[in-house]
Amino acid sequence: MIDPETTAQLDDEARHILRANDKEGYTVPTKGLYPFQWNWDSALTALGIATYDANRAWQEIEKLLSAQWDNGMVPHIVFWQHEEGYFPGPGEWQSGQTPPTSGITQPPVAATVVRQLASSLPGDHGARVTPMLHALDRWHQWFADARDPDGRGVVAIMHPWESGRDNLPDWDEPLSHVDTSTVGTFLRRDTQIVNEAERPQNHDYDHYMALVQFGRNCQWDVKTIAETCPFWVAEPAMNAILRRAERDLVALALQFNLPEIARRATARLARLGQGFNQLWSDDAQGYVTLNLRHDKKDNRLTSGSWLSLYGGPENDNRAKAHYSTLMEWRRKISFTVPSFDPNDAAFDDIRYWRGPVWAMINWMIATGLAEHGRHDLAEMIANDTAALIAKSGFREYFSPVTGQGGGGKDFSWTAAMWLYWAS
Ligand code: 2M8
Repeated sequence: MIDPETTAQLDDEARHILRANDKEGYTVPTKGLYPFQWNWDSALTALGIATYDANRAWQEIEKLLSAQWDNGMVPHIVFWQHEEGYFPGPGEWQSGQTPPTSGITQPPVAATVVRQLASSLPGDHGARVTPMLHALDRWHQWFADARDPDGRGVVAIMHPWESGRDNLPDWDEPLSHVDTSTVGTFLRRDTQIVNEAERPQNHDYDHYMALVQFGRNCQWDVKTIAETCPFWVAEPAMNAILRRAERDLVALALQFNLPEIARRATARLARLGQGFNQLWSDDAQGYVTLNLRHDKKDNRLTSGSWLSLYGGPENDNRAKAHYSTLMEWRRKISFTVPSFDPNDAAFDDIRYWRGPVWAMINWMIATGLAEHGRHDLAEMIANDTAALIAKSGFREYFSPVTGQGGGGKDFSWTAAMWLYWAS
């Protein structure tokens, strides 16, 4: 447990970070490394802002949704202002949008955040929330149409960045089918700002850029992408987060008297509920990544596997399997939840998404655990998160082995999760 004095200091620091990262209407994930608006960062950060400024929290979501494409996609980065320090910038993406954006999306946590805000903030939110629900409905429909055109009940990602878990070992095999021979040379900016050992490697970036090139060459046409993108993968985190978001959208649509949206979201939710089972692995006793292009499962567990509880509902036998594996991981390391199986050879406790703990993933996992009655495990994860922040500050992520912080400093979603949940 953290003592009250330290808690109060961390509260102040967290609010200070969120205010310092505020660009008037949106919040950057961290200065320097990520100088624009990122999709799921912004939505999760709104939860923290809501603890001291309700109006500003709503603005965060409104600003993000204002960059929605005509086809319904809400992009993963919005380049609201010119800034040289990030690669790849608007010139690489060539999305043709105003404001310039990337050409892909990110995990759709926004509906879940809107539901949390609408239920926790005082007042009648109808006028503010209704346009958001229309936008969220269009975005979720885009997922169904563009990323699951065959209607099999799982949505695909076309780029590791779309998952938000950039260099997860799960992508290594699917990326091996991506031709990088036309990528050429480029200058990474991230490794000028943070230690190389904490970032994806150059060969990862070659593959990331090959996929950006692919999208750009087909002008981000969703049909071409679904039919021919060499990276086409279904993974449990994206699918669980979308399931959760659809459930929250149904609840919001009923609350705010939008029956058509409730009907569409209910139908999409049913499809996703059935499809999720395709990601189950008997070998791993958990949900795993499925390479849809090559019909090949990766039988390794990741922090995304536990999100089935958040996407839920989960059946009893599978839930029990999750609890026992989670505790087995916990005995192996010092802080939950590592982003990748600590027993696997590819585990790396400090290299970004190949092992480190992320506060906002912890919040989602803990939420799912609590909803399935495992308040003890939810509390363990909250306590671990608080201990990491108290030990290493508001870093982008943390080593599950040493508790050392990694990546960017003064990070918005870590500060937000502290204020909203872990403190
Ligand atoms: C990381 O991803 C960006 C690309 O989107 C990058 O490394 O340049 C990921 O951790 C992602 O989940 C996150 O949204 C983003 C900003 O925090 O950084």
